[in-house]
Amino acid sequence: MRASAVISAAAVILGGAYASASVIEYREIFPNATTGNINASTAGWYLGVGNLTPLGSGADFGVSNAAGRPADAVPVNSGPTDPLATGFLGHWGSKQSSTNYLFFTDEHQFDLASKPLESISWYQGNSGYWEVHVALRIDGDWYISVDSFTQNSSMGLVSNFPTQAELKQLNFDTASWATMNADLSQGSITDLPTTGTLEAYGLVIYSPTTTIRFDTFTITVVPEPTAGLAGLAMAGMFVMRRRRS
Ligand SMILES: [Ca+2]
Repeated sequence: MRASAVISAAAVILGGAYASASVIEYREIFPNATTGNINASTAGWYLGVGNLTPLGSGADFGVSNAAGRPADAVPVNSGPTDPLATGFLGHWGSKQSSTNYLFFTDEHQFDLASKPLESISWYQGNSGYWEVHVALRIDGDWYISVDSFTQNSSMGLVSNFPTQAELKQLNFDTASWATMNADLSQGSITDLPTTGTLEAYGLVIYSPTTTIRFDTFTITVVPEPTAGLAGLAMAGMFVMRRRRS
């Protein structure tokens, strides 16, 4: 191959990878192969009730063994590698009045400079119309999305989740952000950092009164060019120099 052809091929690969590579960096499907509910912490998730103290288990929340949505999602960088897709995360007990609930995980942390965030999506089947916000912890500080998501239709029956849970998605190119207060409410409007380590993430539910349910929590990123592709470009430059010598 002529040196110029090698350079061109490398440029095409680099250009293509940079422009279009949306990658699923994390997906939690909340698998539960048992005959009952299991602890949220078994899936690597925790609950904060009105504050950031992480609860891993409790009588009124956990991973349900009922069918989630969709039935065939593949886990990515999440908890146990149980291949069964049955299950979703929920809180079905009585609620403290006017209290915000934060479900979150810190099981897969990554660098934001090399993996810029693109979107976070999930399926939601709440039996009420409370605001649901995305929450992120970056280098020790929590942020909450100003954008919120509510049910289009309240979902009462757990058996309706596989067909009636609603897909919600936050896109980072249009989202706006605020600091998060200690009681899980919205603080001051701020820019979301684009560098640092994404340490934890999840959903804040504002003052729910009955059942919370969600499934298939997914984060997509648009990675910077990898070392392998940069190496291919370097190889092309090497061929060019050798031909000239
Ligand atoms: Ca699931």
